[in-house]
Amino acid sequence: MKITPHEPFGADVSDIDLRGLTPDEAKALVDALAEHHVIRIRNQDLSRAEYDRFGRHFGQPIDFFFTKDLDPDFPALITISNSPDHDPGRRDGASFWHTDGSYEYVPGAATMLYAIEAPLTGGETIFTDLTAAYEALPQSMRDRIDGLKARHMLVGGKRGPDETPIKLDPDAEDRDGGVRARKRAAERPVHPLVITHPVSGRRSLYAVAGTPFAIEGLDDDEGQALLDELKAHAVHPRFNRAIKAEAGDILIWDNLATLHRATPIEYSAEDGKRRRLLRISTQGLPPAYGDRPPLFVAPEGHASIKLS
Ligand SMILES: O=C(O)CCC(=O)C(=O)O
Ligand SMILES: [Fe+2]
Repeated sequence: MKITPHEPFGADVSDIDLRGLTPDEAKALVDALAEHHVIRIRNQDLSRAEYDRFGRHFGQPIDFFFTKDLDPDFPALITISNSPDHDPGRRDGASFWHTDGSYEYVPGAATMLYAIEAPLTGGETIFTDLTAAYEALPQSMRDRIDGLKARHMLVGGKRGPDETPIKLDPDAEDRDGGVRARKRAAERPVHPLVITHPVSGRRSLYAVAGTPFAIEGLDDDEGQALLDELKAHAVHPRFNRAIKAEAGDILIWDNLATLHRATPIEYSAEDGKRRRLLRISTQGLPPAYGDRPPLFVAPEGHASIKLS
């Protein structure tokens, strides 16, 4: 296995066939993700079963809140596609800064996209490094946010591709047969603004865009102003890197140390334009570090939130 770091962060992994992955190699990949925040494993040829098994090295696959379009044999695998007949929410609807699953009591740990088809141009995912962003904060700001917690909501910070807020009616029937609306109306988990990574031990900003809408103990305006300031700092281009999953690549990111966004793409099923990926998102600790204390613990009755 060869690991080639990118600047300013991220790494490519080559010379490995995940079908024959050993426990030591799996741990090396988990360590590489914690160190580099985003890894792109090149040239793989996996069945759905093999990919599902691989994903479990990075945590427990998330029991996703919507039930539509899930593969009954592999419900953790979600298809993202720019085909005009694909569900609009799973084309390029993630083209705004966010962290996966931060609207959950136990949020996303790693997310991976296995590219089945990639367009000739476009289709990058853009990441920002929240560890570097935290380390670049002035000490006064670090002191201010230490111990503060943000309140999150599904699409609480939903944005358009230009990051302008999109106001959504919490009671509206919407995609996924209203499941999103009900979930949005029901759940408001609280997460720290700064977390210590369970594998790397490094401190990072956490989920400062996408779902936070208030800060515990601050009034609405002050909380929103602080969130806006932290987001503007964190998504500055100096902390960004765009990475494309080419066909055969598995692109994996650490939701505890990055924000990301899709790039808007033409909806097309033509040759050279198709983008199709299989997504798995996990929660909790990678099994190789399963003896460490969990970072997030769901309150009683909220362990897995699946509304159907
Ligand atoms: O399509 C992409 O590049 C990223 C989509 C995304 O945000 C996700 O799968 O969590
Ligand atoms: Fe995402």
